[in-house]
Amino acid sequence: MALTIYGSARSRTMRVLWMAAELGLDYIHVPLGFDDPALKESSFLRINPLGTIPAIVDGDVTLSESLAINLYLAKKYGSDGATPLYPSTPREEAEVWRWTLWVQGHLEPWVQRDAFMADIRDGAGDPIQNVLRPALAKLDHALTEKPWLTGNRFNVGDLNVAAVLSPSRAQTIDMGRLPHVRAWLARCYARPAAMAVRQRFQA
Ligand SMILES: N[C@@H](CCC(=O)N[C@@H](CS)C(=O)NCC(=O)O)C(=O)O
Repeated sequence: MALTIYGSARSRTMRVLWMAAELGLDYIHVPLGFDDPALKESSFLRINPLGTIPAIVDGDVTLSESLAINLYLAKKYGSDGATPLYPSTPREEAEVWRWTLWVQGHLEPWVQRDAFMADIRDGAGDPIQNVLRPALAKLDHALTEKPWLTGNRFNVGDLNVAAVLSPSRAQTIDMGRLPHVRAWLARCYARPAAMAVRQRFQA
């Protein structure tokens, strides 16, 4: 089945369109805008429970998050050839992940000047809650039908997200309306390795 890319080129989808062009991929483009009501309808939420663009469907794979999509496309379609777009050694792969996580975590929130920045500028509401609440609601939604983020097994994705929401951080967050996040965090931190390491380092 063909690759389908959802999202207008005037959004973060441009990154994915760029990667698809680098890889010479054929695809169907569904140019939904960031404010298109279709993003919050069930047919799109089945593709991306976060209700954001970009998102892709590639055969039986559905994926959102622009940079994750690019890592996936590069790994699947760009690992071979004279000029591979995906690294071939664990060391180089780790470097790619490092830069990707760094740009998303440390640079993008400030470059993007998104709603969070506008809230701070305008002094509107509580800017932290305004960002945290919908983001955690999306995480809660993503955990409604499965015990772990990617399915029936704990993996590095759960570890990375749960580590950001460590008990010391999470205690300052109102989790009242996040039953699935609460239960999932409890499962993550009840893992023998998590308990052992927290006990060992008193964290
Ligand atoms: N971190 C995500 C951000 C996705 C995102 O926020 N996309 C915007 C458009 S660029 C969107 O869909 N906004 C609509 C919404 O948040 O409801 C990514 O890199 O894909």
